[in-house]
Amino acid sequence: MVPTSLLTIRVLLIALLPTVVVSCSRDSTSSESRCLNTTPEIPIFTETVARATDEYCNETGYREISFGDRLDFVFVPAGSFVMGSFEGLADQRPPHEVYLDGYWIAKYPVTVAQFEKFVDDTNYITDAERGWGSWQWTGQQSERVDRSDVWYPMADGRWNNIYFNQEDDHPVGSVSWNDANAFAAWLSEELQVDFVLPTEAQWEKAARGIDQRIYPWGNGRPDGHLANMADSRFISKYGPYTRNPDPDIDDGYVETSPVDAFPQGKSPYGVFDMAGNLGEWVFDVYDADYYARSPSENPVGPSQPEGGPDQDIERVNRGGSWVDRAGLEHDGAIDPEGGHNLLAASRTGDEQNSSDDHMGFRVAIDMTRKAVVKPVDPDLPDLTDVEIVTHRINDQMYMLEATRDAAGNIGVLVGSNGILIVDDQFAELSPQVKAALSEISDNGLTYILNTHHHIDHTGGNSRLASDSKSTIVAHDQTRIRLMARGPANWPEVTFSDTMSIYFGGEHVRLVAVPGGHTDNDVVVLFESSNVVHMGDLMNSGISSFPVADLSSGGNALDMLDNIERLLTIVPEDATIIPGHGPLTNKTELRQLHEMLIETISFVDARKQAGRSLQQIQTEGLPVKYAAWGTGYMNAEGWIAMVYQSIGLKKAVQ
Ligand SMILES: [Ca+2]
Ligand SMILES: [Ca+2]
Ligand SMILES: [Zn+2]
Repeated sequence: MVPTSLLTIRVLLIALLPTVVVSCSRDSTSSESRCLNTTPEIPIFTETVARATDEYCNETGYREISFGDRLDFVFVPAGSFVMGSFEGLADQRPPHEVYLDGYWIAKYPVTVAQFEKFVDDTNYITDAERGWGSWQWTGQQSERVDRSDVWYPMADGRWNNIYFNQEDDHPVGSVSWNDANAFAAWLSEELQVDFVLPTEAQWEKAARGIDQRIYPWGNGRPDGHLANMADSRFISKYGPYTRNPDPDIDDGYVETSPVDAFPQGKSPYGVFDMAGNLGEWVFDVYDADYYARSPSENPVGPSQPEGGPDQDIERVNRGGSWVDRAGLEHDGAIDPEGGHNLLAASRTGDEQNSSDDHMGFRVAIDMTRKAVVKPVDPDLPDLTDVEIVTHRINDQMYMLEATRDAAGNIGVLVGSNGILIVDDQFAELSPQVKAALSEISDNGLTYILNTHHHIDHTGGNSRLASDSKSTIVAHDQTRIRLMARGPANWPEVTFSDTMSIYFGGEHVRLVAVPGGHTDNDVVVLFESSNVVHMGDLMNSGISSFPVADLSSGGNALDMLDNIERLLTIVPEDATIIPGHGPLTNKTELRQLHEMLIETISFVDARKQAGRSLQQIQTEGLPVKYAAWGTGYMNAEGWIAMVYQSIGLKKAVQ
């Protein structure tokens, strides 16, 4: 909330401003000719206007269209401007003339309410939730982390979990560049208009117009009515340990502000919040030397590199934020500290999958580009309509099974003060898993054990662990393999051979049996309940051949050795939770063992006789194994795994 005294000052200031005569009629037929720089009838203009719900001249006289609730777009007419600055850091030099075709840019950054609608519609999981967390400003006042830390990567930091209050009309933060593009792609689908992130050049022109001004509003320092920055309120909460906050300025906000809170700070085109509040992702790859070689027409930044969302690529962020300073000293000198200030020419770069509580975005519409859609994870099956079925084993143990065998089985042990689970399916299913657990017990999650690194068994690590502050336990090698997926997925407690956890009156024993399914296989024994979670060493009981994931250090021959060892460890009357499929028992474990012996020697004999893999697959396994080939892994696939496993073993010998 803005204090009343400040509001009064604002009203007075507005009253004192010279009257600008601009027609703001919402009658489009009569207003068109009265908007500034009447635009040519190009497709980007006419097609977009046709889809909008309203068209008018905005407060500064430029054309504006609206798609409803703060989804307003200002048309920036075609023409040249000077991009960059002599006064700023080297990455802003040389200033160079750039011609841009006309384009529409959002009047406001994307708000919390808008992003929430996107997530509600799509169940989208942000990069922060995928395990990368969000950097959050803690200052020196936070009780959440060590007082010496000012910036801190919060594992549970995400767009809807920022430690300060974020209202619906505040800009959404703690979103990555990937997330921003995903929003743009969704909005494009919703409104049938191609929304994109603005290019860096489009952003800068929209922010400072064609007169090389320092800030969107002109060349004067911010004064509390123009932008939300690190001001006296910021200092009183977070201390002066920041990038030189300004104690003379009171802008009314400690952290973020509504996107329309600073009308006096709008740009020459009437675009809001281009300085401060949240920094904004733009389309371009960040390259400090780009201005020296930028094309002079419609630059889109350095060439777009190949590679997935987690590839280490820096994208440009613009405009400064609530934790940043003015960048212009009282004596008029420009004192840049990278882009960590409100100067319209300042630039910073950040990894495209990283999120920050001071970084948001806005979208734009131009003729040439579509939103960059994040490649779909190839390991991710279709999870629509998947449900979680709970199977009771005894008073304190359960198995959670995903319908359509969409993800690995979860073993559940309920203790007096918490819950221990083995494996956690996909992050996309975490809400359903949480609901199933809450049906079983009110207790919170205490431990998450991983049987191996595969994403259908560990994908929920980030969301479940960060939501519940539970501890993830796994094999040393599981942690190493999960490093590629972001810190919130990483096990905090690891072991190499065996480990015991005493929980809920149970002796929970983890035994590493690596090398069969993957190089980090673990089975979990619940001694008093007489239950064993086998991970994917036993896949769907006897309705599917197992999987030896050779690319993850698995091998069919080692699987046979490991199953042989497990026959001595697993008690006779144990209930077995397989990696996938229904609850099973030691009789079926023996059948698995026999199948492994026979099919491996079957393939080995033929391989030694000089048959090719294809010949062996064509001949097929003995008919008694027909049922094994009806599940997840068929006979051809299993023959190939055995064939390759033998080859790998021979190569090692
Ligand atoms: Ca502020
Ligand atoms: Ca901003
Ligand atoms: Zn697996």
